[in-house]
Amino acid sequence: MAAPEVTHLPNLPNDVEGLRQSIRDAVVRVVGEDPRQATERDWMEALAFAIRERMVERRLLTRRQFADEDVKRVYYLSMEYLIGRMLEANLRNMGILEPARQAMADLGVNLDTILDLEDDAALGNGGLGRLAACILESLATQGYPGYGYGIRYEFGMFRQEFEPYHQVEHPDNWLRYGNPWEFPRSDRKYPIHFYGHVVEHHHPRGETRYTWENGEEVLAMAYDYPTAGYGRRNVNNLRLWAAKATRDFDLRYFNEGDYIRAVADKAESETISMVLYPNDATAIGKELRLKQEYFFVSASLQDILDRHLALGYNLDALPDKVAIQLNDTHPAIAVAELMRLLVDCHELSWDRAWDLARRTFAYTNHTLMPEALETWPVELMERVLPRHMGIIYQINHDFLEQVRHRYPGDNDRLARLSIIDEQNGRRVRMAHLAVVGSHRVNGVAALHTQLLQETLFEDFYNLWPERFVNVTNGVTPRLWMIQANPALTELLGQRIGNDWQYDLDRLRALEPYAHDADLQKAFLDVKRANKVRLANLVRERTGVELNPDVMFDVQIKRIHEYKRQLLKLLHVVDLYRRIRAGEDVAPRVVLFGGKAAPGYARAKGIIQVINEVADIVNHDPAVGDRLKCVFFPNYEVSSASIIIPAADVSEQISTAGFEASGTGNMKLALNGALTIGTLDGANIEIRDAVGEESIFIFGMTADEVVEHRRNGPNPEAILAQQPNLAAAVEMIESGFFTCDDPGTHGDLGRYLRHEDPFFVIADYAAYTEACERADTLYADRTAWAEAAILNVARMGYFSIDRTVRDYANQIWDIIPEPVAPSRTNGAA
Ligand code: Z16
Repeated sequence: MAAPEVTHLPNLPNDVEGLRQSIRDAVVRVVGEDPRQATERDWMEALAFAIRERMVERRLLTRRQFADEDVKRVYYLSMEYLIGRMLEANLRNMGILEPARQAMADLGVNLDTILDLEDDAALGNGGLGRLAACILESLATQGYPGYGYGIRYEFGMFRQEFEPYHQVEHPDNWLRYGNPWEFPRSDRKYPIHFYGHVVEHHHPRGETRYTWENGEEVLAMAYDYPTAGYGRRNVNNLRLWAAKATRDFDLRYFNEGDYIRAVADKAESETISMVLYPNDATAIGKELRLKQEYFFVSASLQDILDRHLALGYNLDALPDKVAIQLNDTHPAIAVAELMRLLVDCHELSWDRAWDLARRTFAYTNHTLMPEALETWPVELMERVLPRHMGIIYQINHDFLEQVRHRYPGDNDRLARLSIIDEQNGRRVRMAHLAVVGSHRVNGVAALHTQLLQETLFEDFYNLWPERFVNVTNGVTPRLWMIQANPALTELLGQRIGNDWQYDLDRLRALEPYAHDADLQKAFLDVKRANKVRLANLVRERTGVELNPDVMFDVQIKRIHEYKRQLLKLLHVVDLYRRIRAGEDVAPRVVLFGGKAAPGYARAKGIIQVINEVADIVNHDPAVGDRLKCVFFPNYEVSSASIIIPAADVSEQISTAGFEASGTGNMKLALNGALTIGTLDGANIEIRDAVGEESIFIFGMTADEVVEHRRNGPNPEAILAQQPNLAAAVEMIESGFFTCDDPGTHGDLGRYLRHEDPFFVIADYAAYTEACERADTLYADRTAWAEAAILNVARMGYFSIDRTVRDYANQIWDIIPEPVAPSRTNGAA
């Protein structure tokens, strides 16, 4: 029993006076600067330290309570966390935003200026990484014992610049000023093994044992990021791993006298956590990527097992005390790694270990796109992770036995289901490994889950229908409403109170007031103010002047052929041509934002042509305010929170059947933008929620897309029928907009006429018709305001809190454990 003073946790005051004291002290004690000379960045750092010491108190309280109450924990394994800025979010979720604002003002510093100095933590590409960040925030907010594991990339998502039209990538050196939010844990290091070979040890009685010998080792060191819940004391943890060279490197080379080689090798072994691969919907076949995946998975599983055993639990209790969620196939090697740890290191029998592993893991699929599905050449897996290759063979052998028993003689089915693809030079199908090794598999929207069952995982669904569930994505209203849209938050508070901040379904209380003229006016005023805020940012970043009284039509997301930025661009060119021809078209501002994977030439070409069209359109005096086109550079979480509240129209126009869910669609609709969208991903559920009056649906359905492809699409024939569309394509390919490399626009014309793989041409007429429906409604300010208010009122379902409850109930079997106010740590 430790003495009381040893178990004591500090209890720092959260009032203005207490915060001011902490911040002033931190400038000297942590930043090391004289308050008389401290810069804004020094004050930012001091403020961050004052918050983090308060966060860690609650983190420890939370951890104590979870240990005392024997809770089941969930671990979210994700290669990506797209967090954005942390200062404001931490202040808000800790409940000290306003006192901190006052404390800073007392110290002569404007909080908003400080907030703007922070770099985004952009450790993710797009939807998948942002979803992971929303899920962690919701786990803490709802009091679930949920922890994130990932990689502490030295360089996150690249910074995008246009020079002047095409995308140029710059390194994202987000840690250059250090990072006040992380707790480096030099005592938490795990060895991670690569290469080498496997030695079999035959035992006369009992199973053959295996050891993994020689090869290389690198250490995974933990960096902890406390994650605070909103309106609760719970603080959870995100643990990110960084690669550190082992001392072995020193011994091996320094002793041989090759000092430079030794240092170079140390550095090279630390490249594992150096950089995020900037690809979203394509698999990366690089050895370093496989090493990243295994690196963070092995460290996380070693850590999970250590904690499980340290808490006094038996390995047989693993599925009762631990749930592990695989965020896409990126961490799917976890299935083999847990088997290795249980069988080789903890000496469990194969069958016992397999039963535990399967009941512990669950897998979320985020895409049906074949090029995004990870497969690793057997030869590569054998070289980098020889023991895992053996384990995968064993898993596959046992699995295919089961299939043979169920479907005798059906060799085609066996080949289709096998974890090893024998067709394409022998590859390990990571999605199959994830499905076989999990007790639940989920898609991220109703349509996506249905398509998973009917196409990608059809054979698995027939085998194990009970494994498949849907968990529709969601977004956190703390960031995407309360933080991003303070003006609407304030208005909602005046009209329906603040209950919706804790239960987003309560937004429905707004419904009866949708036709209230005062509310409509206030709502439109809020939207206009948000548009002015965005126009100021756009002027600052691009020099383009936007008229806030014109419709803001927004498409913000990664650049992809299937997301069809070209469909929106054709519309812009069409409008531009008609304006020049003297036609009267409804005015609009079209704003694009998003990054292209550096190796995705077509996506980069799309960015370039949009920038070129924008340049011509925005400088044409004949156009004026009737049309503006902006490509917002370096779209990231912090700019999203300015753009989204300012949008009138949300473009969700992917070819049906290709967008697994989308989450930008939810953020925009929640902020009162009306959606123009296809029946794809979660758009379908958004339509069901908001009603036909508040959404503009158009285009082929997923079934019709399949049918259309089967019939042999003929874009040229469609062009011949549609003079406006044909004229737009001709205008592009004529070189009218060419500012840079001649030839690229001709190539784009050929692409649309002869390839058009995502049916931009086939959906164009329906699309422009939907845009015109939006224009007509927009012109009727009362009708628009009513539809937009109803849209907000009916978006409660898309709260990430509902998503997380669905995971907790259908998959993880965990319950909330709100941290109770204690006598000594009771301050809210
Ligand atoms: C990603 O962001 C997504 C899928 C994927 O395979 C890889 C990445 Cl990095 C996206 C989906 O495209 C999107 O529809 C979905 O909303 C999002 O994941 C979150 O589920």
